[in-house]
Amino acid sequence: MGVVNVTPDSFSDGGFFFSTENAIKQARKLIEEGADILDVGGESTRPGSLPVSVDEELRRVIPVIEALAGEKTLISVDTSKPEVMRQAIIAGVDIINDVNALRNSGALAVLAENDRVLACLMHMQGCPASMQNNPTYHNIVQEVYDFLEERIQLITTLGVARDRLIIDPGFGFGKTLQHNFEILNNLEYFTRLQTPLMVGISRKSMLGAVTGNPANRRIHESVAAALIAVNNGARIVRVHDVKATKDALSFYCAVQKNNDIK
Ligand code: 7PJ
Repeated sequence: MGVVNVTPDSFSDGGFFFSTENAIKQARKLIEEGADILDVGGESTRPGSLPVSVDEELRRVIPVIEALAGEKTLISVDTSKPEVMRQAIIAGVDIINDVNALRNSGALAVLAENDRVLACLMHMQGCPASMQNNPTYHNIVQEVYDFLEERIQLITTLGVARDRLIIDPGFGFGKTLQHNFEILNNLEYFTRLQTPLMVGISRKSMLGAVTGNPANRRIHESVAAALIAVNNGARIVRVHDVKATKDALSFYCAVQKNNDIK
């Protein structure tokens, strides 16, 4: 999954793609690089960021989604707002990627009303404005697991088929470096939920904490993180650097296949 930001304050690219035209250009580049899914987002969720209005978010994402709707690539919208979800579905998205796991009022109804789109449910402790202040857990892996299991249970009870759901432990969303390490090392545990596992680590601060590189120079450590994630059970990786990640994963898959045959 390639990230297409339509935000002025996105941490990883300095808001460079904040215009419809630039976002579409970036999306087409990621398609050429081999993205299977494009994740279009109009609201920054970086730590400390503040929400944008529904109208502003619609103004950012809808024209980009409409322009990409004819492509073979699946389109995802990174939003927590029911109205944005609804309009994005009309504009042609295939996946709702909600960092708030459909907890906003009215979000569950959007998915239940529709019988086509998939939803990615992500774990977050707190909200972006304050989530990194003092994230606390007794058992991070079990707590994130229990949260996702509860969300799956509730949503399927409403009549949404389980095979329309994707789960994501939410790296960096109300988590310290140690919490992120624990989740990455125990990713396999989440596959018990029998729902495709997605992760987003690309260019995040947990990488910079180790290498000291600024966000836009974290390609190598991002690729390493994607490989570890896939090796530990992830099926979708949300990344900024599609070509580099694809190449690494192609090699990984070739080795795995060879191992299967023998
Ligand atoms: C994630 C996301 C993630 C999912 C962002 C960033 C911050 N959606 N949206 N998982 N991160 N599902 O790109 O660093 O980890 S925005």
